[in-house]
Amino acid sequence: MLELTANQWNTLYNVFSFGLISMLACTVYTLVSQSRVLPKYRNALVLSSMVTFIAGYHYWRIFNSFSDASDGYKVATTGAGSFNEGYRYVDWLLTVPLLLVEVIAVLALAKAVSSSLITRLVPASAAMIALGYPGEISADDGTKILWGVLSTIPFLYILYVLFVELGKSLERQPAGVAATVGRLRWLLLATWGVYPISYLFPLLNITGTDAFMYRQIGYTVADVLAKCVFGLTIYKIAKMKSAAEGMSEDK
Ligand code: RET
Repeated sequence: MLELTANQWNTLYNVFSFGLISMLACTVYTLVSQSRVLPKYRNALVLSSMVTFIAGYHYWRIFNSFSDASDGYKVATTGAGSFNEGYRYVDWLLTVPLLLVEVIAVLALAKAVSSSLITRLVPASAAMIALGYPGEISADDGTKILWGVLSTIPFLYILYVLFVELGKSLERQPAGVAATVGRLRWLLLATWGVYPISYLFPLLNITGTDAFMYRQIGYTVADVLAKCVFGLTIYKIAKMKSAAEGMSEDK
């Protein structure tokens, strides 16, 4: 049992609510914006809608799990009926591969290049999340380190593909688009970095109520940036490319 203060408990309740509605609002926005980009970029927007919809569902579950695991301001984090951190991993297992496909889709690269990137990025990202999970739920430091290191291998591979291999295709994108894709990659690096750092908390002996607060707030803010702000940036890129390819603003 973690004994939160009233302010801490209310903050988390509001943070989960913020995560939930951000995902839902973003889903609606990317869905209704479909016709504002050329058909070949619409799949990227569909992927963004899927990501935020899946995350919206999980935030709804996380929100309920938090309420159900609470007894007053006390939150059960172990045992039956405790707060379920697993929802986040199920969410990432689905959304992280989709986010990577979203980036590839908006670039509209040659078919062979796209499929080669996708067949490497999707399994690597699924492996990264699946390998992190046993460490996340273990209370043993050795187990956490082992799975954390294993999960970092595909993580570094993804960064290599995005920063080194994808860099080559960026040279062929229109000037404004290349700059926005460049910013998108930095947004990705900055937000994705939050997850392994939070994973390290228990290993650094940062535990208890404050650590629980930081983790939940950190994960939620990172999720909103990595899914919603990321999705809106994808939309911006799709619009810029559509305009560069002759689609007029008012059509
Ligand atoms: C884990 C385990 C420890 C090592 C590493 C990890 C990486 C997690 C990442 C998650 C990204 C999630 C996203 C979610 C939402 O959109 C699994 C914590 C490297 C990078 C982007």
